[in-house]
Amino acid sequence: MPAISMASAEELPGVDLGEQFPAHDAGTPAHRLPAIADSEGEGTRGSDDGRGLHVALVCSRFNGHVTDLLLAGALAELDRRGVSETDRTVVFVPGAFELPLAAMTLAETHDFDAVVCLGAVIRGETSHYVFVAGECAAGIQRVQLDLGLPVVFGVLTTENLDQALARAGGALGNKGTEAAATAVEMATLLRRLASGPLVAPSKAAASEHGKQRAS
Ligand code: INI
Repeated sequence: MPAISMASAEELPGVDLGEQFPAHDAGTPAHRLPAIADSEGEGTRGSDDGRGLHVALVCSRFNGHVTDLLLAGALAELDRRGVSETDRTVVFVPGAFELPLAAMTLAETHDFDAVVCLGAVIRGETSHYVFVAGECAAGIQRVQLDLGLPVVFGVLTTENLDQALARAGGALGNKGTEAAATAVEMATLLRRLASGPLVAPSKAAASEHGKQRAS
């Protein structure tokens, strides 16, 4: 997992995380902030429950011996999270460069809660790799932001085949599995955000604190 850079508690005005989440290790900000993410009842993050979600998967056939593994990982993760087989659509494209267009076309149907893009861009002898990987990533992000739908970047960009296989069900996990998990979390988060005003844990706690002082 890549390291996540987080704001320190001191950078979040009005938030006393140590007081609100005393059960968590208050030693470092990095240990304290995930406590917010764990308080799902307050609507601060998505859930891991994919039941009822409709998910499209776009898989590149280039480096197919790798992308097959990514797809298997993604489908297994959707199984684990309760996304029904009948609520999934899988389409294939020639290469990673084609992923954004297929993702956009699927997103524009409004039939899906998330689109998962799967591909493997492996460095070759020329700079072709750079253009394919860069345009693929930029295109996927563009579709996601333009259409307001989670479009997940489950695309490996590696120096060689061994690095790709290590991340396609090998020693370093499976990028397809991660992508499917991200799709469920983001789709459920967006549903929560769209369903009404949020009560952030910090505000809920502050308001409770205020009530106690007034009584
Ligand atoms: N497509 C990939 O998915 N992975 C690669 O590693 C790759 N390389 O290195 O060339 C690749 N190229 C094909 C590209 O995605 C398009 O299909 C092609 O250029 C036609 O538009």
